[in-house]
Amino acid sequence: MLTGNQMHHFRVFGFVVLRQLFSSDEVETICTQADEVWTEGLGHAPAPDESISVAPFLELHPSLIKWIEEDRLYVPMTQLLGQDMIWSGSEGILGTTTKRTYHHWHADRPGPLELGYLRIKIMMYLEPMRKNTGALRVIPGSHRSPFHEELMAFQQSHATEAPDFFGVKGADVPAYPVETDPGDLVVFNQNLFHAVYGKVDRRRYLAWKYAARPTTDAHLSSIKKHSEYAYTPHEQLQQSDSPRIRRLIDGLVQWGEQSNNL
Ligand SMILES: O=C(O)CCC(=O)C(=O)O
Repeated sequence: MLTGNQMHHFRVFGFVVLRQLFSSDEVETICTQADEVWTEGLGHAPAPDESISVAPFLELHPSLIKWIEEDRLYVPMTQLLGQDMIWSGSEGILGTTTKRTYHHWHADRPGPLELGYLRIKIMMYLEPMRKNTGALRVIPGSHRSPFHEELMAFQQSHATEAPDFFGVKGADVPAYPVETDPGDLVVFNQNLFHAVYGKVDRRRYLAWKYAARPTTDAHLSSIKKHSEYAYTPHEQLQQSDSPRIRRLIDGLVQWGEQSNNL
């Protein structure tokens, strides 16, 4: 359960860190199970320099899937997104699929039209992350207008070969490095500008994504544009009789059809 201070932190800065939400035993078990999913995906045990990105991820393992609706994640998400929030998918990333040591400044849901619709991503890194070795960096408050719009030039340049961010290198942009140890969760608003610098080879993370229930055609179109996969929840979720899972996926398939006509 989030405290009032944590809720304020999330609302004002656009992120909150939940320290040691998982015990070391749980982290160890999650690592083993995650490695099983990556092994299955690759068809063999991952070599040290191999990378793979799997989405959806938690849905693929009979023991990982429970973390979607487990109290320690589910309850804070309902506090931020409402009891009628929806599921928006999961990811499991091993290594660095781009082969780049950086991921320049961007927001996952960028632009003024995206700001009114809250979507959240939760990251759990399975290795310790420090500022210069791949920790997620965030620009606190950049999920809010007009700061968000003032940073939109970053979005345009982030995919270019040698971008410059208001005349400085990406790694030198004023920001907060979210240093974590396994078991910590980083919860962030997907409108928030974030980046990573100094990725090292052995790097694994899991991501959970939840969103507020869409209430307008603009929300439906935005889901279609940025996360169309959310409209086809994994069959393990569709077959689930857990009330929480049923509520998380309620409406998704119909909205997917509706969004085709927008
Ligand atoms: O690689 C990471 O740690 C962060 C990836 C990222 O920026 C994203 O998922 O939007």
